[in-house]
Amino acid sequence: MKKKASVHKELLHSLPKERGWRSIHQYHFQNFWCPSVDIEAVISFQKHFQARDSDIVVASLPKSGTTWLKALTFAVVNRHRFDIKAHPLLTSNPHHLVPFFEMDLYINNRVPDFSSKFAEPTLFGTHIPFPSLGTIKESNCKIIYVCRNPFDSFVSAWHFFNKVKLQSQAPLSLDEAFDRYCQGMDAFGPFWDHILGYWKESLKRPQNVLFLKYEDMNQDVVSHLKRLAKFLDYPFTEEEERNGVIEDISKMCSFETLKKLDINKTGTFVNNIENSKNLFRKAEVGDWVNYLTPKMVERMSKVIEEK
Ligand code: PAP
Repeated sequence: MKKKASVHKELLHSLPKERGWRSIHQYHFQNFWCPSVDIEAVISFQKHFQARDSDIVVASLPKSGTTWLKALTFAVVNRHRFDIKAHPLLTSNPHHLVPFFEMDLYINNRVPDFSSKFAEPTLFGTHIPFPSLGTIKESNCKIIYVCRNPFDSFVSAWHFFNKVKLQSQAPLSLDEAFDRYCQGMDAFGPFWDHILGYWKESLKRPQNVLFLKYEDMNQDVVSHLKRLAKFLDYPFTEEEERNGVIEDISKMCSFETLKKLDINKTGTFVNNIENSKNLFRKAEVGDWVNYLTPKMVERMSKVIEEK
């Protein structure tokens, strides 16, 4: 154990570091930024996780619609197991039903045993960039990626990280946070590398990687649920469509429903972060207009265009 800790320390010393978003520092590891606790978990995940072709992975950058996509995916895949009126999504936060590799399953040197308690297909969540996905990259498992307009993701992240930051840390001002974001020092970023990594893979292997956009889902969740179900080989039948199953799922997973649930008002998710304050803020498309100056918009637009 001691040896492991010193190896980890040595590795950290060799990596570029910056101020963290929810930790004192974050490190540039395998071409992305994350806190040391996540590095340890990513290494353990890469070493121990053996992907199965039946696995389903919900991937995203933080604050891009992860909670929503986890809920939708869980509801689609398990729709024959649970009654919509007594559904696990009404009593559990989506992050508990679809756990993160790096912030949950493999954190603190844990190595989960998937042989007994995890039914197939097993659903996982991750913010890890595609190139660092270990055995998943060589498997036939399905990955669903959700991408959100970086302007809104940034605003959402700024609110979130200032709420969950360490008490000893001063809050990041909007200007400071924006500058770091535009330089690609966002959590699990640079955001452009993260998005492009999954985007390119979705073009190369469309049967394995589905690339969705938060804004499109927001406009028409029903057609996206159909796409999602078809992609996962769980297509809705005509009878299900007639019976309103898709609408029922979209309603159960909506921001309005999830936000009002007791579990999401009082519970906590990874690292004891309170669900209510952090996961369900506004869920608006275009909320960034209330925060960013024209100069900021110009800067971020340039970054997006260039990348
Ligand atoms: P995470 O990275 O901490 O898991 P994530 O779920 O990816 O966060 O993103 C949170 C954003 O999704 C929040 O956006 P906002 O800050 O702009 O409000 C949150 O409100 C929004 N969100 C959460 N649940 C839903 C949902 N069911 N439908 C649509 N948006 C949602």
